[in-house]
Amino acid sequence: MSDPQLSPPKEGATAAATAAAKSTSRRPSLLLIVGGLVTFVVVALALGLGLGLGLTHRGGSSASSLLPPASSSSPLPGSGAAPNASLEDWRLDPSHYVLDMAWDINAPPTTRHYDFVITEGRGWPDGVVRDMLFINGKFPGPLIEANMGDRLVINVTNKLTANATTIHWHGLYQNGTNWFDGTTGITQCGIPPGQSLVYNFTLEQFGTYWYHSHYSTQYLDGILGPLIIHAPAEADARKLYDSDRVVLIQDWYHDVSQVNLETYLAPDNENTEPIPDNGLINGIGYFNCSSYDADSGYTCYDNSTYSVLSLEPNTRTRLRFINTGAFTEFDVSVDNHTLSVIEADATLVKPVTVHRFPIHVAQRYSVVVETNQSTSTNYWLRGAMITSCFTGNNPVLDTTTKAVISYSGNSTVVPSEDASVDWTDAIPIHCIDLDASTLVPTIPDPPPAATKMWRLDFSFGIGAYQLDRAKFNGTSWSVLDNTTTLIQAVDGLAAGQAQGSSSSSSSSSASKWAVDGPVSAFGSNQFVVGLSANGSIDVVDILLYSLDEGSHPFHLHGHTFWILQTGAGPFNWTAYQTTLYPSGGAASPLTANALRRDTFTLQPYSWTLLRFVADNAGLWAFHCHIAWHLEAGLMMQFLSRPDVLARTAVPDDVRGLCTAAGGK
Ligand SMILES: *[C@@H]1O[C@H](CO)[C@@H](O)[C@H](O)[C@H]1NC(C)=O
Ligand SMILES: *[C@@H]1O[C@H](CO)[C@@H](O)[C@H](O)[C@H]1NC(C)=O
Ligand SMILES: *[C@@H]1O[C@H](CO)[C@@H](O)[C@H](O)[C@H]1NC(C)=O
Ligand SMILES: *[C@@H]1O[C@H](CO)[C@@H](O)[C@H](O)[C@H]1NC(C)=O
Ligand SMILES: *[C@@H]1O[C@H](CO)[C@@H](O)[C@H](O)[C@H]1NC(C)=O
Ligand SMILES: *[C@@H]1O[C@H](CO)[C@@H](O)[C@H](O)[C@H]1NC(C)=O
Ligand SMILES: *[C@@H]1O[C@H](CO)[C@@H](O)[C@H](O)[C@H]1NC(C)=O
Ligand SMILES: *[C@@H]1O[C@H](CO)[C@@H](O)[C@H](O)[C@H]1NC(C)=O
Ligand SMILES: *[C@@H]1O[C@H](CO)[C@@H](O)[C@H](O)[C@H]1NC(C)=O
Ligand SMILES: *[C@@H]1O[C@H](CO)[C@@H](O)[C@H](O)[C@H]1NC(C)=O
Ligand SMILES: *[C@@H]1O[C@H](CO)[C@@H](O)[C@H](O)[C@H]1NC(C)=O
Ligand SMILES: *[C@@H]1O[C@H](CO)[C@@H](O)[C@H](O)[C@H]1NC(C)=O
Ligand SMILES: [Cu+2]
Repeated sequence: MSDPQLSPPKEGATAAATAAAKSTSRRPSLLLIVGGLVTFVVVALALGLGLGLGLTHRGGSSASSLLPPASSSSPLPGSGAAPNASLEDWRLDPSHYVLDMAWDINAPPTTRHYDFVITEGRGWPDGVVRDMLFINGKFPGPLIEANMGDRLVINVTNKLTANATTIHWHGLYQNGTNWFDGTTGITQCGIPPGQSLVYNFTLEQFGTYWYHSHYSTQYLDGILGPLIIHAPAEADARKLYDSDRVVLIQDWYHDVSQVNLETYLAPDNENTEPIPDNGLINGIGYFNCSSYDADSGYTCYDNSTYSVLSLEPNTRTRLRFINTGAFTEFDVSVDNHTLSVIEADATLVKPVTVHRFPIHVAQRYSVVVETNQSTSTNYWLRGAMITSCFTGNNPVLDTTTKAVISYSGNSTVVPSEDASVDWTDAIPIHCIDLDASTLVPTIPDPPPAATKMWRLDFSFGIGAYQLDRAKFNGTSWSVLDNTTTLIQAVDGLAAGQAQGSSSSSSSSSASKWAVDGPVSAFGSNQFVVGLSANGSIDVVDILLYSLDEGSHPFHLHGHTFWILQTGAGPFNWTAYQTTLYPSGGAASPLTANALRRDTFTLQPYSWTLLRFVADNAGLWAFHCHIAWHLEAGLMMQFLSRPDVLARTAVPDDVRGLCTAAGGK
């Protein structure tokens, strides 16, 4: 797992580099300006000629009637007040997600500083006004772009009125900085209102990542954004494309997440997850205001529109898709264009051509699209929601989330139905991943043979209080108050050590925490399994068994794992013990070049066998990334390398969050 290309972090980068990174608008390039700003000016001008002032209304048939069905001469749905109003002040300028191909992937390591100020306000990503959360006043959050080996120093300031917050850096190892993993109740207490935490860690990986609040369901209200890391090892992949950009795709709700969460967790409501109201691409979505009745209570502006990705004809673009949503898996395609998949969760793979690909919550895929079709039209980028994973129906939901791919010279025009045509391939009827066996890493890194195996089961049930709870081996997670499992473990291990040096009945305390297997020293809502507990590094196989009828995108913090086998029905222990368990490396057909990633989708009543190296000291969450399921308790933890944790001090500023009033 350790990468030979890993560059040691260097402190004290030049002031210029630091200043350049600050404020997040680094190195604006011609491409960025052409690809982004011009697009939006053009859209803005066109919208200005549109259908008059956006109306505030509460559903009912809209006074300013919307557009006729798409035709080749329709501008994008929506109207414009004034040209400059097209980019409301809370919207992140989408041109910020266009990467600069002149970025130096070989630059020496530097420190990049960012300030994130978390605020609350009102926004209308798809025209429906709601309370939202913002980073630096914007939605979605700023792009963080860096090189492997760089240090990120991110000062997160909480300016919310009542609630705490955290930021989790999804997919990053945080090797040696577990307390900056951002997981409430596990690696830190929330940053209370009015306070800041400076996250400070080095990047030991490269690829497409993202960040999001890991405080209850808070990220669904807007605290999320992309994190892209470059490295010399991506040089070959860069030959496959001429431009590079981030595409966030997500489901979207018209109510704040806590309202939906309370409904979901309410009694007698057996795992009926809230169905989204819409979808967004790069924080923008179209919504037809007439979907809401007059008494709906929603304010809906009739000027919502689609995200426009302006490309150059006859070029190849890397689209870095990130599913930043709560619940929904999307099946993504571009009309009339094949897509070449080159990355899955930061693992570069040999190009695979597809018409569509499924992307579940928190997963990432990069695809290369070539603008080699007719320039007489624009084309739809479609994110078809895999609705068979919904347990109900939302009448206002348009189940295809769209954006416009434009290289026609006219970025304002909705693709015509005749010219831009959806692929005929069926949308999957289950929430599944792209077949891992078709995704072959370009940089081989086969797993070593396993030294440990743990089976983990989960299920959903209606608990004693008739709340909808998920259970991992019988334990339903809930957040600790005023402490974290990391602090409990570090303190418990330190106390055990101190005791060990002064008395002979020594290690009874330490042995409660340094356990190979389930650690009972934590509270009853914390299911924690100890790994690498005896001073040597475990290579761990996890057999994750679902006793549930739904699909679940599981994420392991602090690691990438290899996907070795999946199946339904009984697991063949004989085959496992005789062939798989002792096998590893490139020679074994079972492990040779297995796909590595950090989020995979487990099928209903099925199992997946994962392997990872437990060399990273800390408390690492393993959970379903569907926000509703996580809050229903579908999370457990690994406690890795207690020998290292015993000599570790949680930094005072992180520890202090747990005693600060208002923290949690
Ligand atoms: C994490 O750090 C340890 C040293 O404490 C090192 O042995 C290990 O290889 C690192 N793991 C990764 C994934 O970089
Ligand atoms: C919005 O919905 C109404 C009612 O279903 C429909 O008449 C109208 O055509 C729709 N507008 C657009 C732009 O799709
Ligand atoms: C784009 O299309 C609209 C609507 O047909 C038209 O008014 C406008 O002039 C076109 N713009 C360009 C740059 O071709
Ligand atoms: C739009 O904004 C630009 C720059 O902020 C300004 O120069 C221009 O006058 C504005 N146009 C209108 C129509 O308000
Ligand atoms: C949409 O309408 C609202 C309400 O009138 C307005 O505040 C906003 O600026 C408009 N957005 C665009 C893109 O024109
Ligand atoms: C973090 O940002 C806040 C708000 O701007 C500021 O008050 C604080 O001093 C900053 N902390 C550090 C360590 O720079
Ligand atoms: C703060 O948390 C409360 C309780 O969880 C929730 O009802 C409220 O919506 C949250 N406020 C914001 C701005 O997120
Ligand atoms: C970040 O961490 C490094 C290593 O511990 C330390 O030297 C540096 O001073 C820290 N920077 C900030 C701004 O806290
Ligand atoms: C897109 O593909 C469809 C179906 O193959 C075809 O009918 C249509 O002409 C294509 N569009 C363009 C602009 O070539
Ligand atoms: C979890 O439960 C399953 C089924 O009871 C059991 O086989 C497994 O050993 C348990 N795992 C752990 C880590 O205790
Ligand atoms: C389990 O695997 C062993 C060894 O590969 C094989 O002989 C046996 O038939 C398998 N059992 C089942 C039920 O598939
Ligand atoms: C956590 O701390 C807060 C503020 O100090 C206090 O009100 C609350 O009772 C504490 N909760 C627990 C479970 O100790
Ligand atoms: Cu995560």
